[in-house]
Amino acid sequence: MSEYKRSASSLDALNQWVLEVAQLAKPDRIHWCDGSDVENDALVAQMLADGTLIKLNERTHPDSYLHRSHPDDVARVEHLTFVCTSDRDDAGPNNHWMAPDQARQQMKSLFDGCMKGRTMYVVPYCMGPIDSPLSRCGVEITDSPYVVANMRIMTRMGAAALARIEREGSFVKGLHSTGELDPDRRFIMHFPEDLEIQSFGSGYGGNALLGKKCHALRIASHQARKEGWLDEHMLILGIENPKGETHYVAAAFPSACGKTNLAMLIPPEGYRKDGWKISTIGDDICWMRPGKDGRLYAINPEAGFFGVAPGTSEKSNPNALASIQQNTIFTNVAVTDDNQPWWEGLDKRVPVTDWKGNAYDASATHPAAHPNSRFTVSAKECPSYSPHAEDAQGVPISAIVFGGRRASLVPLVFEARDWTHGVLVGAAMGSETTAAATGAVGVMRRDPMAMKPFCGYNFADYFDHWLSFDKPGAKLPKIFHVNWFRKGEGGDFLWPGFGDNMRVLEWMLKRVDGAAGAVETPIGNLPDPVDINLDGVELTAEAREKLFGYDRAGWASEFEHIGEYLQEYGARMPDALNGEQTRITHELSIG
Ligand code: SAT
Ligand code: MN
Repeated sequence: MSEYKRSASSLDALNQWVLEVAQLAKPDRIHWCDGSDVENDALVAQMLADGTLIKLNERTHPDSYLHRSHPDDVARVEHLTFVCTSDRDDAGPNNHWMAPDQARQQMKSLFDGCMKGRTMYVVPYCMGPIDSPLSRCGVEITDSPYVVANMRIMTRMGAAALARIEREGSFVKGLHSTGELDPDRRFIMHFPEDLEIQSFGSGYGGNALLGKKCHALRIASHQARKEGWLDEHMLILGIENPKGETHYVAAAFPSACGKTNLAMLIPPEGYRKDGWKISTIGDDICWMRPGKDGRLYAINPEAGFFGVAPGTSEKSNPNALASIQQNTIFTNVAVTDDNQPWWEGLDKRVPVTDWKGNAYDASATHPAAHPNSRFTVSAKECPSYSPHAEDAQGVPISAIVFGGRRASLVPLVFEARDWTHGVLVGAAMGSETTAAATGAVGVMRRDPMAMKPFCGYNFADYFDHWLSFDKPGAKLPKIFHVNWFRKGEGGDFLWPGFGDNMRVLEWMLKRVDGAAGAVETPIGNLPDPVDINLDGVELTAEAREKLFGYDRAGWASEFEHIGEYLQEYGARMPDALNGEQTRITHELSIG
Protein backbone atom coordinates (compact mmCIF):
# COMPACT_ATOMS: atom_id res chain seq x y z
CA MET A 1 0.00 0.00 0.00
CA SER A 2 2.81 2.40 0.82
CA GLU A 3 4.04 1.97 -2.73
CA TYR A 4 0.65 2.96 -4.14
CA LYS A 5 0.99 6.13 -2.07
CA ARG A 6 4.40 6.77 -3.52
CA SER A 7 2.88 6.66 -7.01
CA ALA A 8 -0.02 8.89 -6.08
CA SER A 9 2.14 11.49 -4.37
CA SER A 10 4.27 12.21 -7.39
CA LEU A 11 3.01 13.51 -10.67
CA ASP A 12 6.02 12.81 -12.80
CA ALA A 13 5.51 10.80 -15.95
CA LEU A 14 6.79 7.56 -14.50
CA ASN A 15 4.67 7.53 -11.37
CA GLN A 16 1.61 8.52 -13.30
CA TRP A 17 2.11 5.73 -15.81
CA VAL A 18 2.69 3.17 -13.05
CA LEU A 19 -0.55 4.28 -11.43
CA GLU A 20 -2.46 4.04 -14.72
CA VAL A 21 -1.14 0.55 -15.36
CA ALA A 22 -1.97 -0.53 -11.81
CA GLN A 23 -5.52 0.73 -12.24
CA LEU A 24 -5.87 -1.32 -15.43
CA ALA A 25 -4.02 -4.53 -14.48
CA LYS A 26 -5.19 -4.53 -10.83
CA PRO A 27 -2.22 -6.23 -9.17
CA ASP A 28 -2.35 -7.16 -5.50
CA ARG A 29 0.99 -5.50 -4.87
CA ILE A 30 3.46 -3.17 -6.59
CA HIS A 31 7.17 -3.63 -6.12
CA TRP A 32 9.69 -1.06 -7.34
CA CYS A 33 12.90 -2.95 -8.17
CA ASP A 34 16.14 -1.54 -6.82
CA GLY A 35 18.36 -4.25 -8.33
CA SER A 36 19.93 -5.16 -4.97
CA ASP A 37 21.21 -8.60 -3.95
CA VAL A 38 18.66 -8.71 -1.14
CA GLU A 39 15.85 -8.15 -3.58
CA ASN A 40 17.19 -10.77 -5.98
CA ASP A 41 17.65 -13.32 -3.19
CA ALA A 42 14.05 -12.84 -2.13
CA LEU A 43 12.79 -13.23 -5.70
CA VAL A 44 14.85 -16.38 -6.23
CA ALA A 45 13.58 -17.86 -2.94
CA GLN A 46 10.01 -17.15 -4.01
CA MET A 47 10.57 -18.72 -7.46
CA LEU A 48 12.20 -21.79 -5.92
CA ALA A 49 9.23 -22.16 -3.61
CA ASP A 50 6.64 -21.97 -6.39
CA GLY A 51 8.61 -24.07 -8.89
CA THR A 52 9.39 -21.27 -11.37
CA LEU A 53 13.06 -22.04 -10.75
CA ILE A 54 14.74 -25.33 -9.96
CA LYS A 55 18.05 -25.27 -8.15
CA LEU A 56 20.90 -26.91 -10.07
CA ASN A 57 23.89 -28.77 -8.60
CA GLU A 58 25.38 -26.27 -6.12
CA ARG A 59 28.81 -27.89 -6.20
CA THR A 60 29.27 -27.84 -10.00
CA HIS A 61 27.03 -24.81 -10.78
CA PRO A 62 26.77 -22.55 -7.73
CA ASP A 63 23.86 -20.11 -7.64
CA SER A 64 22.45 -21.44 -10.91
CA TYR A 65 18.86 -22.27 -11.72
CA LEU A 66 16.74 -23.97 -14.33
CA HIS A 67 13.52 -22.49 -15.62
CA ARG A 68 11.16 -24.60 -17.72
CA SER A 69 8.94 -22.41 -19.84
CA HIS A 70 5.52 -23.37 -21.07
CA PRO A 71 6.15 -25.78 -24.00
CA ASP A 72 4.24 -23.40 -26.34
CA ASP A 73 6.40 -20.46 -25.31
CA VAL A 74 9.97 -21.21 -26.33
CA ALA A 75 10.94 -18.65 -28.96
CA ARG A 76 10.18 -15.26 -30.45
CA VAL A 77 6.88 -15.06 -32.29
CA GLU A 78 7.44 -12.90 -35.35
CA HIS A 79 3.89 -13.36 -36.66
CA LEU A 80 2.52 -11.90 -33.39
CA THR A 81 4.98 -8.99 -33.25
CA PHE A 82 3.65 -5.68 -34.55
CA VAL A 83 4.96 -2.20 -35.24
CA CYS A 84 2.15 0.28 -34.72
CA THR A 85 3.00 3.49 -36.56
CA SER A 86 0.30 5.97 -37.61
CA ASP A 87 1.26 5.47 -41.24
CA ARG A 88 1.49 1.83 -42.33
CA ASP A 89 4.27 2.60 -44.83
CA ASP A 90 6.51 3.78 -41.99
CA ALA A 91 6.53 0.22 -40.63
CA GLY A 92 7.20 -1.11 -44.12
CA PRO A 93 6.72 -4.52 -45.72
CA ASN A 94 9.34 -5.89 -43.32
CA ASN A 95 7.01 -5.54 -40.30
CA HIS A 96 3.56 -6.67 -39.29
CA TRP A 97 1.55 -3.52 -38.77
CA MET A 98 -1.50 -2.59 -36.77
CA ALA A 99 -3.09 0.85 -36.38
CA PRO A 100 -2.03 2.27 -32.98
CA ASP A 101 -5.61 2.83 -31.76
CA GLN A 102 -6.68 -0.68 -32.65
CA ALA A 103 -3.58 -2.18 -31.05
CA ARG A 104 -4.06 -0.16 -27.86
CA GLN A 105 -7.69 -1.17 -27.67
CA GLN A 106 -6.84 -4.82 -28.11
CA MET A 107 -4.05 -4.72 -25.54
CA LYS A 108 -6.18 -2.83 -23.04
CA SER A 109 -8.72 -5.62 -22.94
CA LEU A 110 -5.95 -8.20 -22.45
CA PHE A 111 -4.27 -6.26 -19.64
CA ASP A 112 -7.56 -5.49 -17.88
CA GLY A 113 -7.34 -7.21 -14.49
CA CYS A 114 -4.56 -9.53 -15.72
CA MET A 115 -2.41 -9.00 -12.60
CA LYS A 116 -5.12 -9.81 -10.04
CA GLY A 117 -3.54 -11.92 -7.33
CA ARG A 118 -0.07 -11.11 -8.65
CA THR A 119 2.71 -8.67 -7.87
CA MET A 120 3.43 -5.95 -10.39
CA TYR A 121 7.14 -5.26 -10.64
CA VAL A 122 8.40 -1.87 -11.80
CA VAL A 123 11.82 -2.42 -13.35
CA PRO A 124 13.87 0.70 -14.20
CA TYR A 125 16.80 -0.17 -16.45
CA CYS A 126 19.54 1.44 -18.47
CA MET A 127 20.64 0.06 -21.82
CA GLY A 128 24.37 0.76 -21.99
CA PRO A 129 26.94 1.88 -19.41
CA ILE A 130 25.13 3.91 -16.79
CA ASP A 131 27.21 7.06 -17.47
CA SER A 132 27.39 6.81 -21.25
CA PRO A 133 25.78 9.53 -23.37
CA LEU A 134 24.98 6.75 -25.88
CA SER A 135 22.89 4.81 -23.35
CA ARG A 136 19.10 4.98 -23.13
CA CYS A 137 16.77 4.13 -20.27
CA GLY A 138 13.49 2.33 -19.97
CA VAL A 139 11.10 1.00 -17.40
CA GLU A 140 9.50 -2.41 -17.75
CA ILE A 141 6.38 -3.18 -15.78
CA THR A 142 5.92 -6.93 -15.52
CA ASP A 143 4.15 -9.54 -13.42
CA SER A 144 6.92 -12.10 -13.97
CA PRO A 145 9.66 -12.47 -11.35
CA TYR A 146 11.57 -14.58 -13.93
CA VAL A 147 11.61 -11.53 -16.20
CA VAL A 148 12.84 -9.36 -13.32
CA ALA A 149 15.68 -11.78 -12.56
CA ASN A 150 16.68 -11.90 -16.24
CA MET A 151 16.46 -8.12 -16.67
CA ARG A 152 18.76 -7.75 -13.67
CA ILE A 153 21.39 -9.77 -15.52
CA MET A 154 20.80 -8.37 -19.02
CA THR A 155 20.60 -4.66 -18.19
CA ARG A 156 21.85 -2.14 -15.62
CA MET A 157 18.70 -2.47 -13.58
CA GLY A 158 17.52 -0.74 -10.43
CA ALA A 159 18.38 2.34 -8.39
CA ALA A 160 21.08 3.82 -10.66
CA ALA A 161 18.85 3.54 -13.72
CA LEU A 162 15.97 5.15 -11.83
CA ALA A 163 18.23 8.03 -10.83
CA ARG A 164 19.21 8.57 -14.47
CA ILE A 165 15.55 8.46 -15.52
CA GLU A 166 14.67 11.03 -12.87
CA ARG A 167 17.54 13.21 -14.14
CA GLU A 168 16.72 12.87 -17.83
CA GLY A 169 12.94 12.68 -17.59
CA SER A 170 12.59 10.42 -20.61
CA PHE A 171 12.37 6.66 -20.84
CA VAL A 172 10.87 3.87 -22.92
CA LYS A 173 7.70 2.44 -21.40
CA GLY A 174 7.42 -1.34 -21.54
CA LEU A 175 4.37 -3.13 -20.22
CA HIS A 176 4.46 -6.90 -19.94
CA SER A 177 2.29 -9.65 -18.55
CA THR A 178 2.66 -13.36 -19.03
CA GLY A 179 -1.13 -13.55 -19.04
CA GLU A 180 -2.26 -17.15 -19.40
CA LEU A 181 0.51 -18.02 -21.90
CA ASP A 182 -2.19 -18.73 -24.46
CA PRO A 183 -0.65 -18.43 -27.97
CA ASP A 184 -4.00 -17.12 -29.21
CA ARG A 185 -3.81 -14.27 -26.72
CA ARG A 186 -0.19 -13.32 -27.33
CA PHE A 187 0.95 -10.04 -28.88
CA ILE A 188 4.12 -7.99 -28.85
CA MET A 189 3.21 -4.43 -29.84
CA HIS A 190 5.55 -1.52 -30.47
CA PHE A 191 4.46 2.11 -30.51
CA PRO A 192 7.66 3.85 -31.66
CA GLU A 193 6.02 7.28 -31.91
CA ASP A 194 5.27 7.08 -28.16
CA LEU A 195 8.43 5.12 -27.19
CA GLU A 196 6.19 2.39 -25.87
CA ILE A 197 6.04 -1.42 -25.89
CA GLN A 198 3.20 -3.70 -24.79
CA SER A 199 3.73 -7.44 -24.60
CA PHE A 200 1.16 -9.97 -23.45
CA GLY A 201 1.00 -13.74 -23.18
CA SER A 202 4.65 -14.83 -23.37
CA GLY A 203 7.41 -15.19 -20.81
CA TYR A 204 10.12 -16.02 -23.36
CA GLY A 205 13.29 -13.90 -23.73
CA GLY A 206 12.88 -11.66 -26.76
CA ASN A 207 9.10 -11.42 -26.20
CA ALA A 208 9.30 -10.61 -22.49
CA LEU A 209 12.68 -9.08 -21.58
CA LEU A 210 11.56 -5.83 -23.12
CA GLY A 211 14.93 -4.08 -22.81
CA LYS A 212 16.40 -6.45 -25.38
CA LYS A 213 14.84 -6.84 -28.84
CA CYS A 214 11.79 -4.64 -28.23
CA HIS A 215 13.60 -1.62 -26.80
CA ALA A 216 17.28 -1.94 -27.75
CA LEU A 217 16.46 -2.92 -31.34
CA ARG A 218 12.93 -2.09 -32.55
CA ILE A 219 12.25 1.11 -30.60
CA ALA A 220 15.89 2.21 -30.59
CA SER A 221 16.02 1.86 -34.39
CA HIS A 222 13.64 4.84 -34.57
CA GLN A 223 15.67 6.84 -32.08
CA ALA A 224 18.85 6.01 -33.98
CA ARG A 225 17.40 7.20 -37.26
CA LYS A 226 16.15 10.42 -35.75
CA GLU A 227 19.34 11.12 -33.82
CA GLY A 228 21.89 10.03 -36.43
CA TRP A 229 23.28 6.76 -35.11
CA LEU A 230 23.11 3.07 -35.99
CA ASP A 231 21.17 0.53 -33.95
CA GLU A 232 22.24 -2.95 -35.00
CA HIS A 233 21.86 -6.67 -34.31
CA MET A 234 25.63 -7.07 -33.99
CA LEU A 235 28.23 -8.53 -31.69
CA ILE A 236 31.28 -6.39 -30.90
CA LEU A 237 34.74 -7.85 -30.33
CA GLY A 238 38.25 -6.51 -29.85
CA ILE A 239 41.25 -8.06 -31.61
CA GLU A 240 44.66 -7.30 -30.16
CA ASN A 241 47.58 -8.06 -32.47
CA PRO A 242 51.12 -9.00 -31.36
CA LYS A 243 52.10 -5.30 -31.50
CA GLY A 244 49.52 -4.57 -28.81
CA GLU A 245 47.18 -2.66 -31.15
CA THR A 246 43.47 -3.37 -30.78
CA HIS A 247 40.92 -3.18 -33.57
CA TYR A 248 37.20 -3.52 -32.86
CA VAL A 249 34.87 -5.36 -35.18
CA ALA A 250 31.05 -5.37 -35.21
CA ALA A 251 29.31 -8.32 -36.86
CA ALA A 252 25.67 -8.97 -37.75
CA PHE A 253 24.36 -12.53 -37.95
CA PRO A 254 20.78 -13.69 -37.53
CA SER A 255 19.73 -15.23 -34.19
CA ALA A 256 21.38 -18.59 -33.43
CA CYS A 257 24.06 -18.21 -36.14
CA GLY A 258 27.11 -17.95 -33.88
CA LYS A 259 27.30 -14.33 -32.68
CA THR A 260 28.09 -15.44 -29.13
CA ASN A 261 30.75 -17.87 -30.39
CA LEU A 262 32.48 -15.25 -32.54
CA ALA A 263 32.30 -12.61 -29.80
CA MET A 264 34.13 -14.96 -27.40
CA LEU A 265 36.47 -16.61 -29.88
CA ILE A 266 39.72 -18.11 -28.64
CA PRO A 267 42.39 -17.88 -31.37
CA PRO A 268 44.14 -21.07 -32.57
CA GLU A 269 47.28 -21.99 -30.64
CA GLY A 270 49.72 -20.50 -33.16
CA TYR A 271 47.99 -17.14 -32.92
CA ARG A 272 47.95 -17.27 -29.13
CA LYS A 273 51.68 -17.98 -29.09
CA ASP A 274 52.26 -14.98 -31.33
CA GLY A 275 50.33 -12.77 -28.91
CA TRP A 276 46.90 -12.38 -30.53
CA LYS A 277 44.06 -11.80 -28.05
CA ILE A 278 40.31 -11.47 -28.43
CA SER A 279 38.14 -9.50 -26.05
CA THR A 280 34.35 -9.44 -25.92
CA ILE A 281 32.32 -6.24 -25.81
CA GLY A 282 28.90 -7.68 -26.69
CA ASP A 283 27.25 -10.66 -28.36
CA ASP A 284 23.93 -9.39 -29.72
CA ILE A 285 23.31 -5.65 -29.97
CA CYS A 286 25.46 -2.71 -31.01
CA TRP A 287 24.71 1.00 -30.87
CA MET A 288 27.20 3.10 -32.79
CA ARG A 289 27.56 6.72 -33.66
CA PRO A 290 30.14 8.91 -35.40
CA GLY A 291 32.74 10.43 -33.09
CA LYS A 292 34.49 13.77 -33.57
CA ASP A 293 37.22 12.02 -35.56
CA GLY A 294 34.66 10.66 -38.06
CA ARG A 295 34.98 7.05 -36.90
CA LEU A 296 32.01 5.04 -35.62
CA TYR A 297 32.06 4.41 -31.85
CA ALA A 298 30.07 1.51 -30.45
CA ILE A 299 28.63 0.42 -27.15
CA ASN A 300 26.92 -2.81 -26.18
CA PRO A 301 23.63 -1.73 -24.62
CA GLU A 302 23.34 -5.00 -22.72
CA ALA A 303 25.03 -6.15 -19.52
CA GLY A 304 24.67 -9.90 -20.02
CA PHE A 305 24.35 -12.70 -22.50
CA PHE A 306 21.14 -14.53 -23.42
CA GLY A 307 22.92 -17.22 -25.38
CA VAL A 308 21.82 -20.37 -27.18
CA ALA A 309 22.86 -23.38 -25.08
CA PRO A 310 22.86 -26.24 -27.66
CA GLY A 311 26.21 -26.49 -29.37
CA THR A 312 28.02 -24.60 -26.61
CA SER A 313 30.99 -26.74 -25.58
CA GLU A 314 34.61 -26.72 -24.54
CA LYS A 315 35.48 -26.92 -28.22
CA SER A 316 33.02 -24.43 -29.70
CA ASN A 317 33.10 -21.74 -27.01
CA PRO A 318 35.24 -22.30 -23.90
CA ASN A 319 34.68 -18.72 -22.75
CA ALA A 320 30.90 -19.11 -22.78
CA LEU A 321 31.17 -22.43 -21.00
CA ALA A 322 33.38 -20.89 -18.31
CA SER A 323 30.91 -18.01 -17.96
CA ILE A 324 27.96 -20.30 -17.22
CA GLN A 325 29.46 -22.44 -14.48
CA GLN A 326 27.93 -20.16 -11.84
CA ASN A 327 25.33 -17.41 -11.34
CA THR A 328 23.40 -18.49 -14.41
CA ILE A 329 19.73 -18.93 -15.24
CA PHE A 330 19.20 -21.76 -17.72
CA THR A 331 15.94 -21.94 -19.64
CA ASN A 332 14.67 -25.18 -21.21
CA VAL A 333 17.88 -27.21 -20.98
CA ALA A 334 17.98 -30.88 -19.94
CA VAL A 335 19.33 -32.16 -16.60
CA THR A 336 21.78 -34.96 -15.75
CA ASP A 337 21.37 -37.51 -12.95
CA ASP A 338 23.40 -35.30 -10.62
CA ASN A 339 21.31 -32.25 -11.46
CA GLN A 340 23.68 -30.48 -13.82
CA PRO A 341 22.39 -28.55 -16.85
CA TRP A 342 22.91 -30.37 -20.15
CA TRP A 343 22.26 -29.77 -23.87
CA GLU A 344 23.08 -31.36 -27.19
CA GLY A 345 26.69 -30.78 -28.17
CA LEU A 346 27.91 -30.24 -24.59
CA ASP A 347 29.49 -33.65 -24.03
CA LYS A 348 28.83 -37.37 -24.26
CA ARG A 349 26.78 -37.74 -21.07
CA VAL A 350 23.13 -38.71 -21.40
CA PRO A 351 20.76 -36.56 -19.34
CA VAL A 352 17.95 -38.10 -17.30
CA THR A 353 15.36 -35.33 -17.71
CA ASP A 354 14.45 -33.43 -20.88
CA TRP A 355 13.56 -29.75 -21.15
CA LYS A 356 9.90 -30.44 -20.43
CA GLY A 357 10.79 -32.25 -17.20
CA ASN A 358 10.07 -35.72 -18.60
CA ALA A 359 12.32 -38.75 -18.10
CA TYR A 360 14.94 -39.08 -20.84
CA ASP A 361 17.25 -41.90 -21.88
CA ALA A 362 19.60 -42.83 -24.69
CA SER A 363 16.79 -44.42 -26.74
CA ALA A 364 14.90 -41.11 -27.07
CA THR A 365 14.62 -39.72 -30.58
CA HIS A 366 13.93 -36.06 -29.70
CA PRO A 367 16.55 -33.62 -28.43
CA ALA A 368 16.82 -33.48 -24.62
CA ALA A 369 17.34 -29.72 -24.49
CA HIS A 370 15.07 -27.46 -26.54
CA PRO A 371 16.99 -26.33 -29.69
CA ASN A 372 16.41 -22.74 -28.54
CA SER A 373 17.26 -23.37 -24.89
CA ARG A 374 19.20 -20.48 -23.39
CA PHE A 375 21.51 -19.32 -20.65
CA THR A 376 21.29 -15.88 -19.05
CA VAL A 377 24.51 -14.70 -17.46
CA SER A 378 26.21 -11.44 -16.58
CA ALA A 379 28.90 -10.36 -19.06
CA LYS A 380 31.19 -9.94 -16.04
CA GLU A 381 31.32 -13.75 -15.73
CA CYS A 382 32.97 -14.03 -19.15
CA PRO A 383 36.77 -14.47 -19.04
CA SER A 384 37.16 -12.52 -22.30
CA TYR A 385 34.87 -9.61 -21.28
CA SER A 386 36.67 -6.40 -22.23
CA PRO A 387 37.23 -3.67 -19.65
CA HIS A 388 36.49 -1.28 -22.51
CA ALA A 389 32.92 -2.60 -22.66
CA GLU A 390 32.18 -0.06 -19.93
CA ASP A 391 33.79 2.88 -21.75
CA ALA A 392 31.26 5.69 -21.85
CA GLN A 393 32.36 6.88 -25.30
CA GLY A 394 32.31 3.37 -26.82
CA VAL A 395 35.00 1.67 -28.88
CA PRO A 396 36.03 2.68 -32.43
CA ILE A 397 34.91 0.19 -35.08
CA SER A 398 37.40 -0.80 -37.81
CA ALA A 399 35.30 -3.35 -39.67
CA ILE A 400 31.66 -4.32 -40.01
CA VAL A 401 30.84 -7.91 -40.91
CA PHE A 402 27.60 -9.30 -42.29
CA GLY A 403 26.91 -13.00 -42.47
CA GLY A 404 24.25 -15.62 -42.76
CA ARG A 405 23.81 -19.36 -42.86
CA ARG A 406 24.23 -20.27 -46.53
CA ALA A 407 24.83 -23.92 -47.43
CA SER A 408 25.57 -23.01 -51.04
CA LEU A 409 26.85 -20.22 -53.32
CA VAL A 410 28.27 -17.75 -50.78
CA PRO A 411 32.06 -17.93 -50.26
CA LEU A 412 33.83 -17.82 -46.91
CA VAL A 413 34.57 -14.09 -47.02
CA PHE A 414 34.50 -11.10 -49.33
CA GLU A 415 35.01 -7.38 -48.91
CA ALA A 416 32.67 -4.69 -50.16
CA ARG A 417 34.43 -2.24 -52.45
CA ASP A 418 33.01 0.83 -50.71
CA TRP A 419 30.29 1.89 -48.24
CA THR A 420 27.42 1.92 -50.77
CA HIS A 421 28.35 -1.55 -51.94
CA GLY A 422 28.62 -2.62 -48.30
CA VAL A 423 25.12 -1.38 -47.58
CA LEU A 424 23.87 -3.48 -50.49
CA VAL A 425 25.82 -6.49 -49.18
CA GLY A 426 24.00 -6.05 -45.85
CA ALA A 427 20.63 -5.38 -47.50
CA ALA A 428 20.98 -8.50 -49.67
CA MET A 429 21.86 -10.81 -46.79
CA GLY A 430 20.11 -14.14 -46.82
CA SER A 431 20.09 -16.83 -44.17
CA GLU A 432 18.46 -20.14 -43.36
CA THR A 433 15.98 -19.80 -40.49
CA THR A 434 16.77 -21.19 -37.01
CA ALA A 435 14.91 -22.27 -33.87
CA ALA A 436 15.24 -18.79 -32.34
CA ALA A 437 11.82 -17.94 -33.77
CA THR A 438 8.77 -20.15 -34.11
CA GLY A 439 8.16 -21.54 -37.62
CA ALA A 440 10.05 -23.73 -40.07
CA VAL A 441 13.81 -24.14 -39.59
CA GLY A 442 16.31 -24.17 -42.47
CA VAL A 443 14.33 -22.05 -44.93
CA MET A 444 16.40 -19.44 -46.81
CA ARG A 445 15.00 -15.94 -46.35
CA ARG A 446 16.29 -12.41 -46.88
CA ASP A 447 17.41 -11.04 -43.53
CA PRO A 448 18.98 -7.63 -44.26
CA MET A 449 21.71 -6.77 -41.76
CA ALA A 450 20.22 -9.62 -39.61
CA MET A 451 17.53 -7.03 -38.74
CA LYS A 452 14.49 -8.61 -40.43
CA PRO A 453 12.78 -9.34 -37.09
CA PHE A 454 14.15 -6.23 -35.37
CA CYS A 455 14.14 -3.13 -37.58
CA GLY A 456 11.18 -1.14 -36.27
CA TYR A 457 10.66 0.82 -39.49
CA ASN A 458 10.58 0.50 -43.26
CA PHE A 459 13.73 -1.20 -44.52
CA ALA A 460 13.91 1.21 -47.47
CA ASP A 461 14.28 4.10 -44.99
CA TYR A 462 16.73 2.04 -42.94
CA PHE A 463 18.99 1.46 -45.96
CA ASP A 464 18.77 5.16 -46.73
CA HIS A 465 19.81 5.87 -43.13
CA TRP A 466 22.83 3.57 -43.55
CA LEU A 467 23.80 5.31 -46.81
CA SER A 468 23.63 8.71 -45.10
CA PHE A 469 26.70 7.93 -42.99
CA ASP A 470 28.90 8.23 -46.07
CA LYS A 471 29.58 11.93 -45.96
CA PRO A 472 32.61 14.24 -45.98
CA GLY A 473 34.80 13.74 -42.92
CA ALA A 474 33.46 10.24 -42.21
CA LYS A 475 36.07 7.55 -41.58
CA LEU A 476 33.83 4.57 -42.01
CA PRO A 477 34.73 0.96 -41.28
CA LYS A 478 35.36 -1.45 -44.12
CA ILE A 479 32.45 -3.81 -44.73
CA PHE A 480 32.82 -7.58 -45.20
CA HIS A 481 30.54 -10.57 -45.69
CA VAL A 482 31.28 -14.02 -44.24
CA ASN A 483 29.69 -17.44 -44.45
CA TRP A 484 30.90 -20.00 -41.91
CA PHE A 485 28.17 -22.44 -43.00
CA ARG A 486 29.08 -23.41 -46.58
CA LYS A 487 28.51 -27.10 -47.20
CA GLY A 488 30.05 -29.52 -49.69
CA GLU A 489 28.24 -31.94 -51.97
CA GLY A 490 28.25 -34.50 -49.14
CA GLY A 491 26.45 -32.09 -46.80
CA ASP A 492 29.42 -31.48 -44.48
CA PHE A 493 30.55 -28.02 -43.42
CA LEU A 494 33.62 -27.07 -45.47
CA TRP A 495 35.13 -24.58 -43.02
CA PRO A 496 36.10 -25.63 -39.47
CA GLY A 497 34.72 -22.40 -37.99
CA PHE A 498 34.88 -21.40 -34.30
CA GLY A 499 38.49 -20.51 -33.30
CA ASP A 500 39.65 -20.86 -36.91
CA ASN A 501 37.45 -17.90 -37.84
CA MET A 502 40.39 -15.91 -36.41
CA ARG A 503 42.14 -16.52 -39.74
CA VAL A 504 39.39 -14.66 -41.56
CA LEU A 505 39.40 -11.84 -39.00
CA GLU A 506 43.14 -11.46 -39.49
CA TRP A 507 42.68 -11.07 -43.25
CA MET A 508 40.03 -8.43 -42.67
CA LEU A 509 42.29 -6.43 -40.40
CA LYS A 510 45.13 -6.70 -42.89
CA ARG A 511 42.75 -5.28 -45.49
CA VAL A 512 41.88 -2.46 -43.10
CA ASP A 513 45.59 -1.73 -42.74
CA GLY A 514 46.18 -2.12 -46.49
CA ALA A 515 48.49 -5.10 -45.85
CA ALA A 516 46.79 -7.96 -47.73
CA GLY A 517 45.86 -8.65 -51.30
CA ALA A 518 42.44 -9.45 -52.76
CA VAL A 519 40.94 -10.48 -56.05
CA GLU A 520 38.40 -8.02 -57.43
CA THR A 521 35.18 -9.63 -58.64
CA PRO A 522 31.70 -8.26 -59.34
CA ILE A 523 30.46 -9.46 -55.93
CA GLY A 524 33.35 -7.86 -54.06
CA ASN A 525 37.00 -8.46 -53.20
CA LEU A 526 37.80 -12.08 -52.44
CA PRO A 527 40.93 -13.12 -50.57
CA ASP A 528 43.68 -14.77 -52.50
CA PRO A 529 44.00 -17.95 -50.38
CA VAL A 530 47.73 -17.18 -50.01
CA ASP A 531 46.73 -14.09 -48.06
CA ILE A 532 44.86 -16.12 -45.45
CA ASN A 533 46.87 -18.00 -42.85
CA LEU A 534 45.75 -21.60 -43.32
CA ASP A 535 48.60 -23.23 -41.33
CA GLY A 536 47.20 -26.31 -39.65
CA VAL A 537 43.88 -26.24 -41.52
CA GLU A 538 43.24 -29.11 -43.88
CA LEU A 539 40.94 -28.20 -46.73
CA THR A 540 39.89 -30.50 -49.54
CA ALA A 541 40.10 -29.29 -53.15
CA GLU A 542 36.29 -28.91 -53.10
CA ALA A 543 36.51 -26.81 -49.93
CA ARG A 544 39.16 -24.51 -51.40
CA GLU A 545 37.17 -23.98 -54.56
CA LYS A 546 33.88 -23.32 -52.78
CA LEU A 547 35.27 -21.23 -49.92
CA PHE A 548 37.50 -18.97 -51.99
CA GLY A 549 35.99 -19.04 -55.47
CA TYR A 550 32.79 -17.62 -56.81
CA ASP A 551 30.19 -19.01 -59.17
CA ARG A 552 29.29 -16.35 -61.69
CA ALA A 553 26.09 -17.99 -62.96
CA GLY A 554 24.91 -18.70 -59.42
CA TRP A 555 25.53 -15.09 -58.41
CA ALA A 556 23.76 -13.77 -61.51
CA SER A 557 20.67 -15.66 -60.39
CA GLU A 558 21.17 -14.49 -56.77
CA PHE A 559 21.29 -10.88 -57.98
CA GLU A 560 18.05 -11.35 -59.89
CA HIS A 561 16.44 -12.42 -56.62
CA ILE A 562 18.06 -9.53 -54.75
CA GLY A 563 16.63 -7.15 -57.37
CA GLU A 564 13.15 -8.64 -56.89
CA TYR A 565 13.54 -8.32 -53.13
CA LEU A 566 14.52 -4.63 -53.33
CA GLN A 567 11.54 -3.97 -55.58
CA GLU A 568 9.19 -5.10 -52.82
CA TYR A 569 9.97 -1.76 -51.17
CA GLY A 570 8.82 0.22 -54.23
CA ALA A 571 9.68 3.86 -54.75
CA ARG A 572 10.92 4.27 -51.18
CA MET A 573 14.03 2.20 -51.94
CA PRO A 574 17.02 4.56 -52.29
CA ASP A 575 18.19 5.01 -55.90
CA ALA A 576 21.78 4.45 -54.82
CA LEU A 577 20.96 0.93 -53.68
CA ASN A 578 18.96 0.05 -56.78
CA GLY A 579 21.82 1.50 -58.82
CA GLU A 580 24.35 -0.67 -57.03
CA GLN A 581 22.26 -3.77 -57.67
CA THR A 582 22.01 -2.84 -61.36
CA ARG A 583 25.74 -2.17 -61.60
CA ILE A 584 26.68 -5.56 -60.17
CA THR A 585 24.01 -7.41 -62.19
CA HIS A 586 25.51 -5.82 -65.32
CA GLU A 587 29.08 -6.74 -64.34
CA LEU A 588 27.99 -10.33 -63.72
CA SER A 589 26.34 -10.47 -67.13
CA ILE A 590 29.35 -9.28 -69.12
CA GLY A 591 31.47 -12.17 -67.87
O1 SAT B 1 14.93 -12.95 -29.23
S1 SAT B 1 15.83 -13.35 -28.18
O2 SAT B 1 16.40 -12.20 -27.58
O3 SAT B 1 15.10 -14.11 -27.18
C1 SAT B 1 17.08 -14.31 -28.81
C2 SAT B 1 17.30 -14.07 -30.24
O4 SAT B 1 16.48 -14.51 -31.05
O5 SAT B 1 18.31 -13.45 -30.61
MN1 MN C 1 19.84 -11.73 -31.28
